[in-house]
Amino acid sequence: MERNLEEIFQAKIDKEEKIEPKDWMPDAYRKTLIRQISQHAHSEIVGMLPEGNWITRAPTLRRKVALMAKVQDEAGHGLYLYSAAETLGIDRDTMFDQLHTGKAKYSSIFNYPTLSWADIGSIGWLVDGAAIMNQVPLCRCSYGPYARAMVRVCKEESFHQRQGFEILLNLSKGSKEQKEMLQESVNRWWWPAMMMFGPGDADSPNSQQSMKWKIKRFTNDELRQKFVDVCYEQAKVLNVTLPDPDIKWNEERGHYDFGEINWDEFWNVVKGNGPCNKERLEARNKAWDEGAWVRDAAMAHAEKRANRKNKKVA
Ligand code: BYC
Repeated sequence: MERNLEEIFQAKIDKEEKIEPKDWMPDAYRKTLIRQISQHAHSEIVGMLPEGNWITRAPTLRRKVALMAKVQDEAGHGLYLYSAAETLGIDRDTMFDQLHTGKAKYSSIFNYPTLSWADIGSIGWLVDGAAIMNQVPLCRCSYGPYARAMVRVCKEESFHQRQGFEILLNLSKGSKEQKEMLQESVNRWWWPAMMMFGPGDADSPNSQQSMKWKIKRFTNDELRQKFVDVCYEQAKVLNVTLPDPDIKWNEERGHYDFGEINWDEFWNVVKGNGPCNKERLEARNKAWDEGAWVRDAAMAHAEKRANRKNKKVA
C-alpha cells in the first residue's frame, strides 16, 4: 500500500505536477521540506541583522530608504516561508524555538560582520546574487506552497541585487579611498558567498534525494559554477578583482575554473563558531523577548473582538 502510494507520488512529480499540503507524501519528503523551508525562513530573518546595522549610517536619504525597504522585504520573505512550512504540519512557535535555542541552521553567510558601507553593496551584489541563483529554480520546486512563495521572493531579491550592484558601481567611479573600500569588501565577501551554495556535491547528503523529488533542480556545485561565471563578468564592470588567483576561463568546459573553498571555515561557521554566530542568536532572542508584550496585546485584542462578535451572533 505504502509502496503504491510512493509510486503514485513520484509519478506525479515526474509529470511536473505540484504536491499540495493535503496530498499524500512520504514522511521523508515532508521532513526534508520542513528542514529546508524553516532554515530558509530563519536565514531571511537573521539576514536582516547585518544590513540593519547600516540603516542609521547610510550615506544619503535615498540609500537609507532603499536599505530600509530591503530589510523589511527580508522580514516579509521570512513570513511567507514560515507560512509555507506551517502547511507541512509544524507550528511557528516550534520553529522559533529551534532558532532561538541554536538547534536550527540558517545560512552561514549571516555570521559575518558588516564593517564598511561597501559591505551593503557587496551583500546586494554577491549575497543576493547567490540567493537568486539558488532561489530561481526553487520557483519550480515540486511543493506548491514553497514554489509559489519563491516567485515573489525572487522578484524582490532581484531589486535587492541591483540595489547592491548600484552602490558598488558608484563606489567604483569614486575616490581612491572609495575604490579601496570596494575592493576590500569584495575580498571579504567573495568566499563566504561561494559557501552559501552548501558543501560540494560529493559531501552533500541531501542533494541526490532532493533532486529526485524536484525540490532542488540543480546541485550545489552546478549553482556555484553558474554564480562564478556570472560574477566574473560583472566584476569587470565594477573594476574589481575577485580574490581567487585560480579563476580562469576553461575553453573545454565552457566555464570559469576556480580555486579550492576553505571547507574547514564553512563547517566551523555552520557549527556555530563563526565570527558573529553568538551575536546573531543573542539579537534574535532579545528581539523575541522584547516583543512579547506586542504578541500578547495582539492576542488579547483578537480575543476581545472574537468575544464581541460571538455576543452579537448570540
Ligand atoms: N549555511 O546536503 P546539503 C537568504 C547544511 S539566502 C548553513 O547540501 P541541502 C537571504 C544543510 O542545511 C540563504 N548550513 O543540504 C539572502 C545540511 O544540514 P542539515 C538561504 C548549510 O538542504 C539575502 C548540510 O549543510 N537560502 O535567505 O540539500 C538576504 C548538508 O548540506 C549551508 C536558502 O535557504 C549554508 N550555506 O542544500 C536575506 C535556500 N549549506 O539540514 C536572506 C533554500 C548547506 O542536514 N535552501 N548547509 O542539518 C537550499 O537551497 C538548500 O537547503 C541548500 C543546502 C542549497 C542551502
